[in-house]
Amino acid sequence: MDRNFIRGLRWSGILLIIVGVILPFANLPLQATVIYDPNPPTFKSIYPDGDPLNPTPIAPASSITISAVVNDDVDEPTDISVKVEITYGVQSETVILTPTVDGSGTYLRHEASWTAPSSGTVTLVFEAVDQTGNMASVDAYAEVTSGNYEPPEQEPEPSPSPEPSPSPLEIFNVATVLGAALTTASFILERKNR
Ligand SMILES: [Ca+2]
Repeated sequence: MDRNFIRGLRWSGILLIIVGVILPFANLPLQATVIYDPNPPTFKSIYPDGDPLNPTPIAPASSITISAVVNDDVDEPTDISVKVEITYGVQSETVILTPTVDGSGTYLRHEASWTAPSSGTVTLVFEAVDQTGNMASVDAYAEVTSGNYEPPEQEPEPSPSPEPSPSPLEIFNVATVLGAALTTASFILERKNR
């Protein structure tokens, strides 16, 4: 057999082993992922959360914390945009909720403080948009009453641990095994040739 062929075979084997060893540590464009996200975010909880028949009681002209806990199948909760369209009487306004995290960086909720009107009912339309642009919305109702209002529920919910990203270990294994096989094969071929 051609000596150059065997030499080539061995070098390609060694090259493959090197690739297999380096690959897991390299930040390769190979790891670029195409984000496929057909699903809108989900509201886990909101405040106020009343319905038309049972609106959440809020104190007149008081500062309340509007909040929403959201999650998404692809995006981190902190990467989801959340806003609330608030309507009362003839007035309406948009309040942007910002994500908050605890001391260890775990997502708690989106929130913003807002001053309630002095009377009347309040309609809130929560909107959450993920990074792909999928939108979810949920309606809530509040009523300004002088007394008997519940404090907001602020139970921090543990966010689901992120799914482990696929490691390049498989490529590493394949490349290393292939490389080793090729190198061994070329050595055997050369020995046979002698
Ligand atoms: Ca999504």
